[in-house]
Amino acid sequence: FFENDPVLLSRILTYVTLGFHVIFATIGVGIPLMIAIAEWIGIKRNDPHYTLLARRWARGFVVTVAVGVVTGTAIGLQLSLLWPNFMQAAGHTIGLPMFMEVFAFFFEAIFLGIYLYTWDRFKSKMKHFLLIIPVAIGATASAFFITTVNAFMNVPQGFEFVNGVLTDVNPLAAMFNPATPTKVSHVILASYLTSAFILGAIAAIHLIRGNKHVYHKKALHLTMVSAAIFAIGTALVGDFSGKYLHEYQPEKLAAAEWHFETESEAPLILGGILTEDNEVKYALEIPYALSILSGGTPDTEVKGLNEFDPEVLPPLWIHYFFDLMVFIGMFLATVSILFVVLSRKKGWNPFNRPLAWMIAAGGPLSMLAIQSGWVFTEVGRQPWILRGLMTTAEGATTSSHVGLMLILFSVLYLVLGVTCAVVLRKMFKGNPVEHELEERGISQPTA
Ligand code: HEB
Ligand code: HEB
Repeated sequence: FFENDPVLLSRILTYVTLGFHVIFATIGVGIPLMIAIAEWIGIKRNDPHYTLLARRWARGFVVTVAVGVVTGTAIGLQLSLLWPNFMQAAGHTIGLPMFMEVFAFFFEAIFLGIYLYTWDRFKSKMKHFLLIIPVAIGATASAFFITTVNAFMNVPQGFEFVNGVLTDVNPLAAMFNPATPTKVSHVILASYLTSAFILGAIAAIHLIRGNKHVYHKKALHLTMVSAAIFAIGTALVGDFSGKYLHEYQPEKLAAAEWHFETESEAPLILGGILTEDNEVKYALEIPYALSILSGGTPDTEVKGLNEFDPEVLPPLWIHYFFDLMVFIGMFLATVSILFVVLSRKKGWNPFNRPLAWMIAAGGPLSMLAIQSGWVFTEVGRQPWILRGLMTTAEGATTSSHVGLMLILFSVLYLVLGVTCAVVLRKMFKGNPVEHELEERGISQPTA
């Protein structure tokens, strides 16, 4: 059924590209901030271990940025190849934020280059630290601008819609639409959280393998304290996202929660399966929770699926992706907060094996939560590419070459992914922390 359906193939190719890009984009947004925090602590406490953390993280970061640039460019190319009607209708409306993302990237890249080549070149370490600030700002600004584009697809505004063409465009009103505040902050915080967890997972794996060097313990402490803060922030903003959906995209929320009848005191449904006649089975119900997520109070009335035209409802399987994201979010918050609590109490050991294993699992899980969140929000917007104005099928190409493109790009991502993994492995295996500390003449207490 593949060969003759350019719409389906375009959707798959776009998903493969975005899903792959978002891995690198996410760490690209969060890691500069983690580098900045590590370098700052290194200066303030005069602790070379933290400085070395910043150095090593920055070195690995360069490799992932390079991949992010290639995949990001692939998206830019595919947008006009696969979604020509969408780009023709909306291209000039979203042109400003799209251009700004590339601009933010150049801003980031220039300072990253200077940052990397000026370690040890300044008399004052503070001057070197200052260079990472624009890198972190540029990275977060990329996420900001590009996410406004996605927000616009969910709540298109800032134009007149005449005969299928968007005219009289106001790019700023398009950028700052009602979906922007929650989406942008949820994406940015989730990126910080995921980056902290991935770096924490690396430290945890060193501990699990029996390397008890204090460097790894400091890395774990720094990343888990940050992760605890970001996890709370992500969950809080996630709650606001629920309230946003309730107001502007109630069909997405109802589909995610298998909520059929409009009612107040609506429960949140976790897991379960849906029978042929739309009955929910084997699910865990949290009473009132959907009403509270939607409006803050149990008596909030939540619109049910039965109120909508079935033609414009998203597929109901997005339920599982929403659940997966929320479940992982709870897990990450619990693990990181537990770590912080254990490290505050004398005599308790935050570096115990079971917790280290959970942190190690939290790295890949956090990335899975990012993927689930995007699948939920993108599939949850279907059948629309521009909600209410243009369907995904209308936006797509009719070209018959999409199948070939899908194969070629998949091979490209496979090669990029493997190369990236191999390079990172070589980079860090060949130059372990102990070796680098010795080389730099830093004494190594192994507490
Ligand atoms: Fe991105 C990069 C596009 C999504 C973040 N990106 C990039 C690039 C491009 C893009 C084109 C490259 C640049 C140059 O070349 O200059 N994106 C894009 C698109 C989209 C996206 C179109 C959708 C639609 N991103 C995204 C997201 C995020 C991002 C969602 C977040 C989260 N990016 C980013 C970053 C970067 C990029 C950060 C840089 C690189 C690195 O760092 O990695
Ligand atoms: Fe999330 C999305 C909620 C967690 C990532 N989120 C989303 C949404 C919601 C939510 C409602 C949708 C929105 C729209 O559509 O607009 N979350 C939530 C909550 C929580 C969460 C409540 C808590 C638990 N997330 C989370 C995490 C992560 C995430 C943890 C990762 C790490 N999300 C995400 C993403 C997305 C989402 C990426 C897509 C984008 C947007 O915002 O949309």
